[in-house]
Amino acid sequence: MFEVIGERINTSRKLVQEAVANRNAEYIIEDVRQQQTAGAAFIDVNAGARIGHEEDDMRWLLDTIQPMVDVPLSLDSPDPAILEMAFAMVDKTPVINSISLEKDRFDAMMPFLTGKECKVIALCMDDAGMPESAEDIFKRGKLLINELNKIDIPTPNIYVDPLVQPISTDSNKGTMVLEAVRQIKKEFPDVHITGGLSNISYGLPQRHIINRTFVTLMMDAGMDSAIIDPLDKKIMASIQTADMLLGHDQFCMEYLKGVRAGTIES
Ligand code: THG
Repeated sequence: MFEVIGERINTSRKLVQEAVANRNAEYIIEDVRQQQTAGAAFIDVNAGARIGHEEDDMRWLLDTIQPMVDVPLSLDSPDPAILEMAFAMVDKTPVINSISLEKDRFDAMMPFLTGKECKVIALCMDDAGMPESAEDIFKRGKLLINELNKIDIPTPNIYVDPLVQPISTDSNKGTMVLEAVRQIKKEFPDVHITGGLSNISYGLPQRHIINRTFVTLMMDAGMDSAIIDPLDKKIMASIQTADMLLGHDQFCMEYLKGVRAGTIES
């Protein structure tokens, strides 16, 4: 089944930033509880937005969340020192979000990941910037999988993030990533594909309809995870329905459960 990485615990969100600044544990705990109830398979934790406070904020967030959370966490930082501290604080195998092919980041992350039992999100970014073609995405994804395999991170523990870009700037940005995901899944059937989706709709009105239509197309191409807001009922219903239509829901059990629970309606 599709794995939702709940994106809400991120200090770039105004209310979360306030709660973190005020050390309001209740707010954070309630938010995580709601994301779990809504079906998040992982809870992403990103403390990057308060400059100079990332380490303290991340430690406080994990102190707050770790005792109550039932699902593993996605530790979202570019800084291996912060990830090292965070990794030591969790008790379920986390997702490390993320590594990329940008030289400084790659060189800092590889020693951190070596010998760790974890899952890893691998961004198809390098020093040349965002990918410009399906081939770019494929090559970068393949390189990341091969390098992570070399340090004994098995392919099923790797989540490739192809990096979705705004369709408002170039009408081919949708098909570019869809094609790349198909290629990656053909060569590496056991790898996961994840990522944020909302970049696709940047610069356009009524963004949610674009995001939730795009996720169903991405699922047909092989996306099996995404970093989204699990409290967005419409995108969650689209994902659950698409999972059924793609044959991932034996006897339509999960779909029927969703209808009975009131989370899926026409
Ligand atoms: N790939 C990977 N990790 C990621 C991203 C990605 N981590 C961060 C980000 N992208 C995904 N997380 C969020 C979290 C919150 C929001 C968006 C993405 C969010 N944004 C509101 C908005 O844009 O309107 C902010 C509004 C507010 O202040 O509340 O909520 O792509 N691997």
